[in-house]
Amino acid sequence: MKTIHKILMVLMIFTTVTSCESQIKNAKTATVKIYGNCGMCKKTIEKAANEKGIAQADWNVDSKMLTLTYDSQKTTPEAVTKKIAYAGYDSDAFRAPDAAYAKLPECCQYERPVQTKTVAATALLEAKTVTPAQEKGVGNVYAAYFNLKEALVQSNGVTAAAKGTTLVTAIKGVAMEGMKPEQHAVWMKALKTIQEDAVHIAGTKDIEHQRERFVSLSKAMYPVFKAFKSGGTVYYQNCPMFNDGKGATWVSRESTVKNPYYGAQMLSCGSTVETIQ
Ligand SMILES: [Cu+2]
Repeated sequence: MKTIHKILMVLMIFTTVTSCESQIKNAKTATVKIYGNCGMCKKTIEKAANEKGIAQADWNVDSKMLTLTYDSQKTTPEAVTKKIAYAGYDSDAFRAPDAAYAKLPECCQYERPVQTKTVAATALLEAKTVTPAQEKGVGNVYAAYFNLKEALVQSNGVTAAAKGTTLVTAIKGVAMEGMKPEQHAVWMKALKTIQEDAVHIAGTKDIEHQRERFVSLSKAMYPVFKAFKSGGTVYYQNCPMFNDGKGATWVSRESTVKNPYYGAQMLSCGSTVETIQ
C-alpha cells in the first residue's frame, strides 16, 4: 500500500512538472539560427514563431539561436522559420521579403547574412544595377550611418561614438573597382568629408559635437544615396530649426521623422524633403 502511494505521488509530481514546462504534444526540439539584433527583435521573432499548443520559441540575443519546441504532428521547424521570415527575419534557409525587413524599426535592421542559394535569383536581378562588391561596400556604410543616426535619435553619445568607429571601418572597406565612372566621381567627392566627420564622431562622446558633424556627414552622404542603390527606399529629411534656424538634413530608412538633432526633446520635428527610391 505504502509503495503504491509513493508511486502515485511521484507520478503526480511528474505530470505537474511536464504540463508546466510545455503543453505541446508530440514535442520535439530544434535549434535554428535567426539573424537579428536586440530585445525588440526577440519579441518580434518569438511572436511570429509562437503558436499556442503547437510551437514555443525562445531566441537568444547573443547567440542568435532560436530554440524551438514544437508539435511534430502539426508543424515543422521549416514552417516556423518561414513565418519568422515573413516577420522580417532571415535564417540560412529563408530570406525575409525586403519589404518586411524594411518595415522593422531601425534598431532591428540587423546586418543581413550573405545570400544563400534560395535567393540566388534575387541576387542576380540586383546585380544588373549594382555590382555585388560595391553594393556590399557602400551597403555597410549605409548600415553604419543608420545605426549612428539611431544613436543620435536616442541622444546616446557613447553609442554614437561606437557607431562612428564602425562607420570609419565601413568607409575604408568600400571597393572602388567596378563602380561606374559617375558613381566613382560621386564617391570620390564625398569620401574626404564623410571620412573626416566619421573620425570626429568616433573620437568624442559629446553629443552636441557629434550632431554638428552629423550635419556635414549627412549633407555629404545625400549624393551617395542618390548614386548607389541602398536596397530600399530612403527618405531625405530636414529639421528647419537646428543650427540657429539654418536647418539640418539627414537620410532615414523610414518615412516617419525621428529627429537625430534633438532626440526626445523634439523627436518628430522635421519633414521629408525627398524620397529616394
Ligand atoms: Cu531590434
